[in-house]
This record gives sequence, structure tokens and C-alpha cells, in this order.
Amino acid sequence: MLPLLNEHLEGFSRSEDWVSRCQEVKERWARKNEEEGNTEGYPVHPSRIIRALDKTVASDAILALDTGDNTVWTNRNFRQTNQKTVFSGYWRTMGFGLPAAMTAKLIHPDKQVVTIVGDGGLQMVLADLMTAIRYRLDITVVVLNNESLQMEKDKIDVMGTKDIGTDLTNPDFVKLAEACGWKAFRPESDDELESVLEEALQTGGPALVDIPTAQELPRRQNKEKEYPNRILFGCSFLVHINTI
Ligand SMILES: Cc1ncc(C[n+]2csc(CCOP(=O)(O)OP(=O)(O)O)c2C)c(N)n1
Ligand SMILES: [Mg+2]
Repeated sequence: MLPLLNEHLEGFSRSEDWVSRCQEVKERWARKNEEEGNTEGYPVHPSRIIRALDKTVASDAILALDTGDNTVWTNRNFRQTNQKTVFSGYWRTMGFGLPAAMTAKLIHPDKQVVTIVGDGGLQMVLADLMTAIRYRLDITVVVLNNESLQMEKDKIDVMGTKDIGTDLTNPDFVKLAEACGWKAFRPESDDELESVLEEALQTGGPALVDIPTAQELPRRQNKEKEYPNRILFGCSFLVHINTI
């Protein structure tokens, strides 16, 4: 393959302009994510949550991602070290995170397993709270609770049409998880995020962290225009496919 590539590259020279433009855009993007990851407030900015996670999860943890804006924010703000990521790339199925985390734990009992889910995705698989208890699985579920099917809300917003059916009526996930025998937590401010996540990761059994999350629309650097999430999700897929 390489000789073939070399053959076709004859006569081409590296475009320094193009390389420096790419570097500049990359640096600007990193700066923006850094800023976003430090956003203060409550409900908490999703980037801030993902940055708190990348500071607290083990460097060789397994991450199971659900489907929604939560996936996009994770892709954008989680600075992966040696973690392995699983997600529903082809079907993009909501409700994937919790069962995927349970499976990962059964296969790799020695690994820390964390799933990042949306409130909508979690609602689809609530019965599995009991499965995790039955098998005493040491997993941590982190819920980005924005009280909406945010990815759908974003698309409707970008299209400028009427928003119907994207608001969620959620149970109190902490009480529900506790009723199922889980340890459950809810940070009361963004300052508490890291300490609450650390506590949840150390419980030794199923733990859920319900995080009141701001309804943010992922935007590109030029704030005038938003990325349609379909494209953002496609990018997540391309980045993560190498990690499975
Ligand atoms: C089973 C299933 N139903 C519907 C969809 C379409 N869909 C993709 S993302 C999304 C909203 C996800 O909401 P939530 O889990 O709360 O995550 P958020 O976008 O709010 O982070 C929907 C309805 C899907 N991917 N899978
Ligand atoms: Mg949601």
C-alpha cells in the first residue's frame, strides 16, 4: 500500500499554509473546549461534567456511552488516555449504556466500568437497575439529566420548527436507584462534581450519579451556526470506532 501511495504523491509538496491553518483551528478548538469545560453553574454545563469525569475515572476504565447529546459532549470533552469505549455506533440505540456496562463488567470484572447516559436513554432500561443488583455488578451510571430528549430538541431548534414531545417527565433517579438497592448520589453544585464522582466510583457496587444538566446545544466555533447533531454524532463514531 505504501509504495502505491508514494507513487501517487510524486510531484506533490506539503502545503505549509494548509498545515498551519489546521494547527490553528485545532488549537482554537482545544481552547474553546477548555473554556467550556470550566463553565460554572447549576444545572451543570455538560462539558463541565465530562471534564470532571475525565479527571476522576481510572486511566484504563471501560466507558459505555449511551446515545444522545451526552455522546456528543463525551466525544468532544473527554480526553481519553487508556480507556476503552463502547457505544452503539451503527444503530445509535438509546438505552445501550447500562446493559453495555453490565456486559463489560461481566467480561472484565477487574476493570472500572462507567456508563454515561441521558435521562431519556436511562428511562428506556430502568428494569436493568434490578439486573445490576441481582449480579452485584460494580458499575457507575452517570446520568446527564437535562429533562429532555435534547438531541431531538436541538434538531428541531436548528430546523426552526415547533418543538413537540421532547420534554421528559423523570422519576427521581436517586430515590429510584436507592429503592432498587443501589448507592445513589446527586451533586448539589458544580463544585461537588469531582468529589461525588470519586465517591460513586469507590462504592464497590452499582452506583448512580444523577447530575442536573444544562440544556446546552453543541455549537461550532463560529457561534452563528450550529452543527446538526447528525454530523456531530457521525464524528463521534469516526473517533471512537478505533477504540472499541
Ligand atoms: C431506541 C431509540 N429511540 C429513539 C432514538 C432517536 N434519538 C436519538 S438521541 C435521542 C434523545 C436522547 O435523549 P437523552 O437520552 O435524554 O439524551 P440527551 O440527548 O438529552 O443527552 C433520540 C430520541 C434512538 N437513537 N434510539
Ligand atoms: Mg436528556
